[in-house]
Amino acid sequence: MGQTITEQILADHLVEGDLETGEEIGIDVDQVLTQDTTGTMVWLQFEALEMDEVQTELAAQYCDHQTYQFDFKNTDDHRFLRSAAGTYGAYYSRPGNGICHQVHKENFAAPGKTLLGSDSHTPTPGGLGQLAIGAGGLDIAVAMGGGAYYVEMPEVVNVHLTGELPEWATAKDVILKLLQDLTVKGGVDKVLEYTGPGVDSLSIPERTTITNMGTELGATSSIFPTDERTEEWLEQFGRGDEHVELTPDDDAEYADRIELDLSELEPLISKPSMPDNVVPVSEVAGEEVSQVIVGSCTNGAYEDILPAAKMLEDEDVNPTTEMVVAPGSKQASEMLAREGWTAEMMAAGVNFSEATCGACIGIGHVPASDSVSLRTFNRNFEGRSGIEDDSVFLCSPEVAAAAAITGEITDPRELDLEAPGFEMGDGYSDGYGADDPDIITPDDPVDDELIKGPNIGDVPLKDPLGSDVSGETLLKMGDNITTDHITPANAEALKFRSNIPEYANFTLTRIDSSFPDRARAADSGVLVAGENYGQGSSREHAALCPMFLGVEAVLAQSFARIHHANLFNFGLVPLEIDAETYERIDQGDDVEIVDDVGAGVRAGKEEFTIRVNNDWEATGEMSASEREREILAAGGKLQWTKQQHAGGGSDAAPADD
Ligand code: MIC
Ligand code: SF4
Repeated sequence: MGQTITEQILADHLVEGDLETGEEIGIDVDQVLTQDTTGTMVWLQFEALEMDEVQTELAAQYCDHQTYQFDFKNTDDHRFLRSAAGTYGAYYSRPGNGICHQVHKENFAAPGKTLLGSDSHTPTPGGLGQLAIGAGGLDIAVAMGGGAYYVEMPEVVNVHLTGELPEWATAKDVILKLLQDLTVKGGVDKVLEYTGPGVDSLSIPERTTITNMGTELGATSSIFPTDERTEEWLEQFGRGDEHVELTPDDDAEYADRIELDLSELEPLISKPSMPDNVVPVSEVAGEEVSQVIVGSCTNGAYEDILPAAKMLEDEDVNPTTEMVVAPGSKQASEMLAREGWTAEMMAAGVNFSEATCGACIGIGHVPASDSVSLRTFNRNFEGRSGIEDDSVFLCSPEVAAAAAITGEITDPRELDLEAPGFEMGDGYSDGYGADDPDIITPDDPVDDELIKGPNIGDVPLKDPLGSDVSGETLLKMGDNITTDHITPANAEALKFRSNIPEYANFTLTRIDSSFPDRARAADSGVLVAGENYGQGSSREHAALCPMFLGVEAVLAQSFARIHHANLFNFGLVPLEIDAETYERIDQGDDVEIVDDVGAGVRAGKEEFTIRVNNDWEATGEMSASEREREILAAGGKLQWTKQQHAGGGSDAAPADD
């Protein structure tokens, strides 16, 4: 039987298991990426694992999330990251050089290679045929040490594209349409593989907008075949020799097929406060808009910003509205400037941000209270913009620019403007990519030892899993709880990403401000949640901080993929419960997982009895591979990996092997 592109790449990298859907496989990782707010833990873990050199072909450390450095703690984190990159052999991208996904795509992403990143939007370079997966920081640290990455073999689903995008419809509308149809859970444990005649019509930046936001479907990854467009694009960056042909075999079999006729798309918009809350723009037209932001890792390429710039050529930003452009990379900023578009946009009333995540996680450009913000970003989870009662819509740069011009949500087809279309930049060959002074190479590092400021702490460890797992239900939550709810990423909280005792004080406070105090007082406890618990980001802090506060287990109707893995990595027991059990358990109830839990986990037990208030019982299911069980039993992946080294295991090869 023939193979899909995903299967071809996985087969090339397979070190353990078989490519059977649902089975755990181990793959070799070619490249890793990490960023400032997950990277500090990655390197602290790398240090704790006693590694002394990066073992992957390439590792890249970006500083992109908190580049305004509001606090010396952020700047200390950046200095630490530069020192870690220099000490262990990674590329280092300076603060302000751009968002990891955009800069990685420009500089390092390569078709046919595997990439593992401690950021959930790592799948972005799937648009040029790289199999890229987001994971928790500890998985990155282990992979950097030469260990395999273990993941459940996903279902490979074919998204078959036909037709061409009509005027004013964009790549963003492709992914918004999929979100509308499949929801934020629709891609869990799946790779979406795009094929069909419609692929040809999409440029690389358009493809990467789609693969970037596949994350919002919960997908493990998203990938496109490669073609002349991929090759040309790599050539523009002086990397044409990295091109490889990737197409599915003629007789490749997919688990499912989704048909999407591009010619039927129209401008779409995601309403507050979930990315799958998608409607045609015309349905919400007329709503007043106070703020418009174009950019981010989804739509921050030069080519993404250009249509908005063209639309503003003879127009001004409406006096009632503020418009900000936040480019995805410094290279995009530089190209806009060199081509004269920055000046044009500034003259039209646009304000420019440095190339940073910033506003996407509420760092800068926080919307006014009771106001609408229209963004070309990928997430609009409630409160993520920095204000709790926010009203954030997600859309294409064209729809964003239309709103900036009129001051209200506007279907751009209603404007008396020529459709800007999508045009590739031709400025790259002028040297924007090569010899970038903002990327420090491992061959020429600035530092050769770790520099830790006073805020940089240690990695907390948990004891091996014992027999008793019990405690009070500290919090009962609903469906689709995001990692932004669990451990927020706003300016106040982000300065503590490398200081867990302090960061833990923010745990779940967006749902219940008394949570950290109650958890500390209770000594041990459990969390209860509905469907898709832990969706959104890859941040392992969403497992680490509850663990630090004494949470022992999470009972949820279902889990998001990365968070589920992070719970094992930090020794928390994740159990799936049914709707009836969920309904019956109340906050404050005493929960006990019956019998010797540690022994049960080690023995491969799948169903655990949960006793509530010593009164009634239900079943919780553990879905885990043997390796995950061992990790959980050891108290977490760091301890387990160290044991493996001591015992000569192979999960992470010590650097001096
Ligand atoms: C996000 O978009 O939520 C983030 C901030 O990029 C996170 C990473 C983090 O929490 O540092 C992600 O997507 O993984
Ligand atoms: Fe940064 Fe936002 Fe992209 Fe996350 S989603 S990497 S915060 S721009």
